[in-house]
Amino acid sequence: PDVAQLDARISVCRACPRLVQWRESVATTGRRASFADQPYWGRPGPGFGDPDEEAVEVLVLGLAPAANGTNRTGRMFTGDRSGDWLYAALHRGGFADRPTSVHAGDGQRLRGMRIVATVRCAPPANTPTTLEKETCAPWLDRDLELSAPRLRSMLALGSIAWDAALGAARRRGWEVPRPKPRFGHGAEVGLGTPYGVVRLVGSYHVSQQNTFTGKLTEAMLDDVVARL
Ligand code: DU
Ligand code: SF4
Repeated sequence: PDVAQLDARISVCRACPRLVQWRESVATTGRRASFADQPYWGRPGPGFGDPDEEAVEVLVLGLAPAANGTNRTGRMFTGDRSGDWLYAALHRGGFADRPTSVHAGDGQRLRGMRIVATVRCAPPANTPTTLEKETCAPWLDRDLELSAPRLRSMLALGSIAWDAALGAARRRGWEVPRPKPRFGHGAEVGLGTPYGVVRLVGSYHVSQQNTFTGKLTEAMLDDVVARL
């Protein structure tokens, strides 16, 4: 119930004027031609996770909703090419019931995992500003607070997610090694929490910039998912 309330509150956030304008303009006049007959979500992307909140031991942290992905379907990494890669790997790793994530009614279900974004509204050019990252950070703080008692690991997709996870951990008073652990694919650090050590694992983001070019392969993704 707590996580459901959190998602309900996130879904109506309007704190960032530029992102509110962008998410709503894409959803109305800016829809991709191939999706023109579909209603768009056009709001912040709430977290998507195991409906059994008590079972969530792993948090996946992305960058931000895709304008025609989550901003269209209303579910994290759903209906875009990044999601094709992510859910296929999560399915191979036993975290997702289905290998694909097409729309919010497709029956996809996560097991023991919750997926959230660092910045929860679609940004122009997939690039949030520093102020937008700071403004959205309290939602991640709340996610960590709620999941902490059961949390075992986090997967940061990209350096922005990595930095956000470390920042949130520090704000929670968790032990974070100094100097700041560097992001890289396969980077791993243990965060000391009152409930035990939480493992933070870094991965190149599943965006086409990485998957299309071969910078991130299925084997590389399977390797980090297996460590969760
Ligand atoms: O990265 P992209 O192919 O431009 O896709 C952007 C956006 O639209 C992403 O959320 C995938 C989605 N999409 C899709 O679901 N189906 C298509 O045929 C093309 C794009
Ligand atoms: Fe709110 Fe985050 Fe969206 Fe900004 S990016 S409007 S803080 S949900």
